Amino acid sequence: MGKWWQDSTVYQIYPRSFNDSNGDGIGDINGITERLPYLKQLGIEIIWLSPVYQSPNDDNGYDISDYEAIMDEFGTMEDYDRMLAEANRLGLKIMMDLVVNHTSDEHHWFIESKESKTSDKRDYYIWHDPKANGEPPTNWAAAFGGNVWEYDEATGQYYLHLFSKKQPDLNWENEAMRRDVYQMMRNWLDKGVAGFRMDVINMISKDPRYPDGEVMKTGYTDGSPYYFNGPKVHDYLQEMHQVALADYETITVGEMPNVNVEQAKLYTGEDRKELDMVFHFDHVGLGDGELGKWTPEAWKLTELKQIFTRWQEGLDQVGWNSLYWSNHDQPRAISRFGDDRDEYREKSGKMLATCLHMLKGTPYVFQGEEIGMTNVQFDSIDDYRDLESINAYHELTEKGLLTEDEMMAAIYKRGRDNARTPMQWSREINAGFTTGEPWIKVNPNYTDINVKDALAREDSIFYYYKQLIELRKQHEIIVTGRYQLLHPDREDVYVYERLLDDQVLVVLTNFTDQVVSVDLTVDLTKATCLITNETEAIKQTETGYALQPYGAYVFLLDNK
Ligand code: TEU
Ligand code: CA
Repeated sequence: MGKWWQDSTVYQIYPRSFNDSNGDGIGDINGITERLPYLKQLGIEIIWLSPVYQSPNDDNGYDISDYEAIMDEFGTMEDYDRMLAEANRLGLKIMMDLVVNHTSDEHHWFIESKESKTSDKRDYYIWHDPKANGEPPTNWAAAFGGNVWEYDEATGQYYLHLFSKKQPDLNWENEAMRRDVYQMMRNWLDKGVAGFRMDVINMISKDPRYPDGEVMKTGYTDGSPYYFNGPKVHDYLQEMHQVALADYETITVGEMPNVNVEQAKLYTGEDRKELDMVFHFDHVGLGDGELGKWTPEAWKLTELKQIFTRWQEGLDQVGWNSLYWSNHDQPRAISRFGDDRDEYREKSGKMLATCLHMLKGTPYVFQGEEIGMTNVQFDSIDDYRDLESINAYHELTEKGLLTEDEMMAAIYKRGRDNARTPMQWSREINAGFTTGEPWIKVNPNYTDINVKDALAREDSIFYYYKQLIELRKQHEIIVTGRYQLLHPDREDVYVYERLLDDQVLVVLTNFTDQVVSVDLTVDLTKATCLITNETEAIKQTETGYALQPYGAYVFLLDNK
């Protein structure tokens, strides 16, 4: 039998940008509580809440200084408890973000760890002596710029930080630290949360040899072979499962940059008792150039299809897929994979949603996706807030690897703040997000793209998402049917089938602004159309069917 979350849809909230209840310009917990009925209306059943814990906000809450307190800017623990109770009353479950590869350097564990080499908490983090020549222990580059090691004068050692220097990595070799993490997880589960999205959880086990990484053509030093999917990661996850999770009914998803299908089978295999799902990065890395996301190139639909197909087939009967186009680290789905020009924005957004939600797995909707929000282009780097974009801007332009214009163009395409502009609730000032000064500017297109407008129009993308979410609850074949790709070599359409007993679900999506024809062996005139973003019925061509620009169609055929 299936798990409770297999026919459910998850909605991701990035609290800072969701809804501000007290006019300080920052989204907060009470703001979320106000909007729970809206999420209920959409039909989602699980909320993934990006971090709301106490944090100095070097990385917007992904740098946690107290796992058991709520960030002052977001409210109080009483506010949180009220939100959780209200969510549960509406039948919505809450999945917390678990960031335990690193903490903030302001966490009391790190403050104590730094005090002296003999501190009780010294080994909660990863401290190494300098190389003989005084250089950092390895040459690895950090995700947010510079080297991964930061020198501490007082004790004469370096600590490791794979992300910013305000995000020191926890030492998972340390058993006392692991026990503290598991206890913290149990405390949240006891409160009634439904599970965890685990931040970069495939980075917690480092290669104990700490070798230098390869120096790339661009000068980038790549330590990634030594900290992704490390030697003990499965031991740690099995231990975490046994100690922290097994007593509860949970949903878990591990965020995993650099994971392949074979590794994911180990992480999600039902018999292995580690995680329910992983977030892989294969499709969101499409078109990465020499400097990764900062030198974006054109992507190919055939490659996207190969990626999804590899994951659909690879995890079938073994594990379970998570399905997503976007999140708080990625550009907006329509701008990235669809067409954000006015005439095609909603159309292509519905098409993308169809393509993703009819796959096998649990779909994740990122806030604003359900109203078709798009990327933003601020004039100046000063309007950006994301430390990744800001640091990369300075580092790459100073090294002469990219010009300022090239860097801005890359940020427009792939920067994380595309996802972090305030949720667009209405055409009122600041998109109805705040009555004050928002912490990051709103996307000026809020006058056209907003919740109020979407709710008022029957044919809006919002109601289309609602329908897709409902279909998953109604048709077993969407949840468990076997996936089969058709027309793998076409660059214009993504067509696949799902198969269950005598039933066939045919999913047809056109990724172009042209009318295209698709050959099919199945006879759609005998099938029921479950959903389409077109107003007219699909038309037959000589050998198949015509798909309108960005058209999407789902047919159910029963051969009984
Ligand atoms: O992201 C992990 C990660 O790989 C990020 O560096 C992200 O994918 C990057 O933007 C790609 O260019 C997680 C969180 O989702 C992210 O918000 C955090 O900043 C990061 O971990 C550190 O906690
Ligand atoms: Ca606020």
